[in-house]
Amino acid sequence: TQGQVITCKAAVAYEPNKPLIIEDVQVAPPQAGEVRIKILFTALCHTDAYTWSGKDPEGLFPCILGHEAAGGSIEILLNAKDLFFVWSGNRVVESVGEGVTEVQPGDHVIPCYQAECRECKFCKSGKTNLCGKVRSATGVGVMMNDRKSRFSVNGKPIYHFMGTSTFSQYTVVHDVSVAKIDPKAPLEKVCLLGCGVPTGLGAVWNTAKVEPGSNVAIFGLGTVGLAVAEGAKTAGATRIIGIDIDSKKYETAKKFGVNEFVNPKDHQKPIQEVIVDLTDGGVDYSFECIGNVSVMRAALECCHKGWGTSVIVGVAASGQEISTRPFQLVTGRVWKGTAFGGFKSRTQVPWLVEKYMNKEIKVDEYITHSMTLGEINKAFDLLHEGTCLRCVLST
Ligand code: NAD
Ligand code: AHE
Ligand code: ZN
Repeated sequence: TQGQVITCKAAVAYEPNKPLIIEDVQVAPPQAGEVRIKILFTALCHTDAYTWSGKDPEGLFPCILGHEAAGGSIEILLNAKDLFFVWSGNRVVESVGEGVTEVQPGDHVIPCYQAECRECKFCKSGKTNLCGKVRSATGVGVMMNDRKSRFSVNGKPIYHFMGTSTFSQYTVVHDVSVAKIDPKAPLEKVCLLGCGVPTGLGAVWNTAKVEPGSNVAIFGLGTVGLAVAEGAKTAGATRIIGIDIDSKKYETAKKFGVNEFVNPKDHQKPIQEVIVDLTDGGVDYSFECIGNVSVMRAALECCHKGWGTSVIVGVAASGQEISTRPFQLVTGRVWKGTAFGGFKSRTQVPWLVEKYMNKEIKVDEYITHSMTLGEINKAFDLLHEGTCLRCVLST
């Protein structure tokens, strides 16, 4: 298939909120600096649902969504028993374009929506994990080389999404957006290391840099909030207060380190006041893991005067703005945000995979459902129900 157009199945979003359609999509071969990947497993993240809803200013239609995935050959990967199967020739990295040196056909990879070129001003700053090399293309659904898409249906182009487009059996990504991982890692699990879990862990470890003995408040106990809890626990936080409007979330959250729970609906007072009262003046660190701008304000205002830091993790829709009294910042509270938890993707995703393999971080525990790509609309319905954390689709 190298150098040839591949026709495969993909879930195409033709219009905001209209059911995704499983189509035969043509995937062009990779050009210079690009990699064509066979996606084997992809999970759904709330950011996919957000863009699909039409509220993302960067959302373009028709497109192929999806950004939390892994590629690999089931035959050689899953379990020891699968090793007896004949190598089918399926490859994670299907082919590479000219000038691509770091990945080879057959490598097992995780596509990274946050690229890492190691050459741009951002990458060299030592101050951020953001990368500038391909961002101008990934934000408008095309590839950097020719500002065109590699996907089409009967000759009509379909936009890429976040530089990843993983709701497809094959995708083309920039080489700076591919993390090569341990081939022994189970791809149906480590696909989660493409977004939600690293985001929560990194928000604590890299962005907030939570110290042992800290008090932490987490607003929203979905996958991202639970990963924040896990990060806070491993960082040695003492009180880990989970806040969610769904009280059923506490039971699961305990397993990730949450040791106190508050449902804002059980209180008359604004939630920030409730947390300030509970914690002798406020928490050391808070995290907003919902994407709700009024909760972002509450998360800042429940921080301790003089030093409390609040990290925005949730993604809010186009047109939404945050506000607070500047006095909150004058009196020492700090407002921050994080993308992919501040992790340098190509360098640190393989490291996170190793941590998972060494049982130092959870991944399996976030997977509540498994389905096929053909069931993707059902999977999105589930995502909006309180019982689903991550649903992994096999392609
Ligand atoms: P999720 O929907 O599973 O979790 C959100 C939780 O918030 C739910 O448990 C819900 O009950 C709770 N909630 C809703 N409204 C609430 C309120 N007013 N007060 C308290 N709790 C409330 O979502 P997720 O997958 O965990 O993602 C969370 C957010 O993080 C999303 O906005 C997603 O787009 C964003 N995200 C950001 C990054 C990043 O790099 N910054 C990465 C991944 C996801
Ligand atoms: N197009 C969106 C951007 C949303 C956003 O902030 N995305 C996060 C990742 S969410 C993953 O689930 C991110 O990494 N942002 C940094 C970047 O470079 O996009 C909007 O709202 O405009
Ligand atoms: Zn995501």
